[in-house]
Amino acid sequence: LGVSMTALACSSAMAANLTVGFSQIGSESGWRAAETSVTKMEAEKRKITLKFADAQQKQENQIKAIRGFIAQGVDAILVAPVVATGWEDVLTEAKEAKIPVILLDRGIDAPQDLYLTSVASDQVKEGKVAGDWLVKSVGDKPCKVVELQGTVGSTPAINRKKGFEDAIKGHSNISIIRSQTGDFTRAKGKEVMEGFLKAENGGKDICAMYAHNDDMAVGGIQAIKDAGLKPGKDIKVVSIDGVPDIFQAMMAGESNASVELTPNMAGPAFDALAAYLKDGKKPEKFIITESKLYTPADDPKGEYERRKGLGY
Ligand code: GZL
Repeated sequence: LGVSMTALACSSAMAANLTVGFSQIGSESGWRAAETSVTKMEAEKRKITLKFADAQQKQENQIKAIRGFIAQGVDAILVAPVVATGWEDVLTEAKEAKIPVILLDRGIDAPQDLYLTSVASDQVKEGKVAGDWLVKSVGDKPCKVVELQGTVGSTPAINRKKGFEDAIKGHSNISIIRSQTGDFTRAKGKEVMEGFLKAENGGKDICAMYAHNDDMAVGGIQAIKDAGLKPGKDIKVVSIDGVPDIFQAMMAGESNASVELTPNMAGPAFDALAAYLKDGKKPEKFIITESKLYTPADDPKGEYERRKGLGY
């Protein structure tokens, strides 16, 4: 007991002195806001000093923030990379400064030795789960789908598109007739869906709306209602994140399915970092979080309540 208590004291004492820089994308969605608040809670729990930088969804602001963390000599850097490319130079600078970098919730196209680990969901799987739900829901009936894509060039947008297309491949009755980015925001999702409805004869031939996140889906739901149609009935609604507002939409019969994305990427990230700094233990390069499908049959009220207080 003595030994384990010492180890525990040591790791928490060591964690107590840790300073970690966090370059966050912004607050474009409810899920992103929850990830920020959960990351702050997880740091607090471990007595880690977290230096937080909000990039307002601009990569140049993230690069600036990371350079600032390097100059301050932080012990580690967390980054949620807004897009997949353009990170090699700044992450090479972090590597040369011997500051470990951990990626949260999105991946990058860069040599894997530039980051200690990446904590994210399997986003191709998320798209596949969403598509499989639609395939099951429509059977062999014809179904014209409109797609609200996430941020252009981000791994979730690229991967969720791929996964959904994999699911509907071989089902010739289902086709994506329009696809455009809503940049993961509610406002843009509403605007793009308004455009789709106008372009598609008021939307009466649209069978389903697939949104890469719930916030765009909620915006799209409003556009469908403004067009005099019933979301969840006239147009099926399937999306990803599992935020409280999508469970509220399910309770109102306006959303049919959402694939949950946990906002707690920081817990596994901080645990991997502590083991690495204490014992040099290298974590898995990719730590994959769970993706679970929810429909109105899965106690949406309870799921809504369970997410209270997480900062969505
Ligand atoms: C996915 C994450 C996405 C969320 C959106 O891992 O990067 O970014 O699905 C958020 O809500 O904008």
